[in-house]
Amino acid sequence: MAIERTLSIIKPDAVAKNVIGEIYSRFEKAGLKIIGAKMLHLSRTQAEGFYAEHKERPFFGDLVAFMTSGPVVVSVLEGENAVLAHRELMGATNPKEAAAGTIRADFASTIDENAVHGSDSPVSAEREVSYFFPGEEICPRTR
Ligand code: RTP
Ligand code: MG
Repeated sequence: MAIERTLSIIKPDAVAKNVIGEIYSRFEKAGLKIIGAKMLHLSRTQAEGFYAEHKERPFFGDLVAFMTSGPVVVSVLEGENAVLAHRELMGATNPKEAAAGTIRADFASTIDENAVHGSDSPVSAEREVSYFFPGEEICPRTR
């Protein structure tokens, strides 16, 4: 299986609920390694650029307002099939449809405030990781 990297964002609602550690713990228990991590309060420009693919969608304004409403934790996760493995841990975009035991089922209440983001493909992951992390801020394991 391929070793991949993916971008995770713990969104402002989950940071406010004080569940950063709980979410990190799920990544680690699933075998995903955190190889980059930082807390940021996104500017409007940063959030708009990150979600540029959704620019024409009706929820874009609300999404940017939410993502800039408080601090987020952005991380790079590495592991076997990391993109899909991470999306499985997150659960469906709408927490009402998310499988029991997923992050969104446990910590999110609405589709607008759904606790976490994860890259949706290896190509997106490459763009999203480099959007937030210059190479020197990624720390692959040496042991
Ligand atoms: P994400 O990008 O945050 O990991 O979530 P996703 O792939 O599961 O969902 P995506 O389609 O990429 O949408 C990005 C975020 O926009 C908000 N959204 N709201 N009101 C709506 O219909 C709606 N649809 C999407 C969600 O916060 C979603 O995570
Ligand atoms: Mg998405």
